[in-house]
Amino acid sequence: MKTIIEPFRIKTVEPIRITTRDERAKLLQEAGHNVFLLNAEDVLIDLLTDSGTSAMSQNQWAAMMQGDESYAGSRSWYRFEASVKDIFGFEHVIPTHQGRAAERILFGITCKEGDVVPNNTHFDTTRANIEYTGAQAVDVVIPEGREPATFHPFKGNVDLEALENLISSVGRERVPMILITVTNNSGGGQPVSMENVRAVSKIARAHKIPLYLDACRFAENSYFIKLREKGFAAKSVKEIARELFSYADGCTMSAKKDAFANIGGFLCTNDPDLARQEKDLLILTEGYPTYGGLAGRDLDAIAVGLQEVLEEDYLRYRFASTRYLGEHLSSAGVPIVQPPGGHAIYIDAKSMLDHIPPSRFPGQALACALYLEGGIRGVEIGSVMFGKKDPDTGAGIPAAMELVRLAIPRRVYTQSHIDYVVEVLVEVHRKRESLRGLEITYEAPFLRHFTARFKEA
Ligand code: P61
Repeated sequence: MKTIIEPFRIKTVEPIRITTRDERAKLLQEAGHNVFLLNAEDVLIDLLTDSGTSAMSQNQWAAMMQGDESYAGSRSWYRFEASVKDIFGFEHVIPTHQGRAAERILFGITCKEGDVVPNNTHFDTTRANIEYTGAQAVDVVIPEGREPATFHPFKGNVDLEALENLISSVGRERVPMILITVTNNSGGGQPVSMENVRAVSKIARAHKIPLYLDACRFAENSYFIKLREKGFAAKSVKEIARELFSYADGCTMSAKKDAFANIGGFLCTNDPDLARQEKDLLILTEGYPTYGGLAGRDLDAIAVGLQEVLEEDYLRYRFASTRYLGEHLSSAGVPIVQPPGGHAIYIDAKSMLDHIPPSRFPGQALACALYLEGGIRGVEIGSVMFGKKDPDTGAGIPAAMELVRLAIPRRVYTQSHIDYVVEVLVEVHRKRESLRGLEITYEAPFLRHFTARFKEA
């Protein structure tokens, strides 16, 4: 059979609410044209993020009932640690309440003013946590990774020459670590090849710089390797994941993505001294090292979810449903980042709304139009999220791309929801010339996209 179906059936349902266009126009105005500031109840199809929004399985819910809420040394902790070690293979596992807490602890200890941290593309929280220490976050993705329309099987790959040049220009002692984000979220959810991870690891070892993986979507990246890279077709996704992590010295992880959990994360390292310092800091701000800000039941949900996400029936369905959205949009003429990523489709707002300059935030304008037209919420990944200001002139420096991401929560929406999304997008695309740009009326000093307010320009 050609049809790839959801490898599950639905046992609990959550109603969603249909609003009118007039209601949505008013709500958008009240939210300052920032979809983060809408009430979720007023959103029909919520594609803001795939983070913490997955549907858990019956086995995860059953595991939660076995949660051991002991403060120290709970059974849940040991199940969690065993599941993480089974896949990731690192010596030390430090639980955190989500990915950015792992980032804050890691960068807080290892980075300082004047340091430089390369990554294929830093996600916003990663960049912000590095910059908060005074270090500089530098993106060194291959050139194809910045070209939405270009096809490449591993568009998330690190540009090895750019990495080498960066290390030699700033000096090895100013590079506390090299990061690779799998899959490359800000660059279109694009995978990194095993060959590239091996090559980066070789460079890192030669310079004695630790290599860390930002592992949020490790299962999707591993499945892309199985499908696209020579020599991996016969391997299990778990074997591929294990090999991927074997080249790294540690990782940060948000369990809200490829662990099907609604909350959670962890930090891993093979360095015992670093692990000790990380645990000291963890105790100060997150919690005791056998729970790290999580309930025992959360640890159990993650322990099960990490194993479930590696099931190939699930991954096959996951990729088919994301690709379905991408192919339908693309064949209707909507420009998207090609090829479709694992967790999301990214619309190229710069190309779709070429009458709105980056200084007027075409991605933000498109995100608002999707809500207004059909109650769909996506997220801008462009100059609102990543734009900078020239420190001398105050002029805006645009981001590399102006994208709107439609992230697909895991096991949540059905094909008819996605058909509806396509219909709305095609309609917005048809009216694209009537869309107007936006101006910022309020912004916070960092991670401004969460709370910024806008008016129509
Ligand atoms: C997301 F609109 N991602 O993609 P935490 N690394 C990477 C991530 O994708 C990531 C984190 C670290 C989110 C949530 C999100 O402005 C936004 O568990 C590759 O969220 O702390 C998170 O993990 C951090 C959405 C984050 C946003 C920031 O939707």
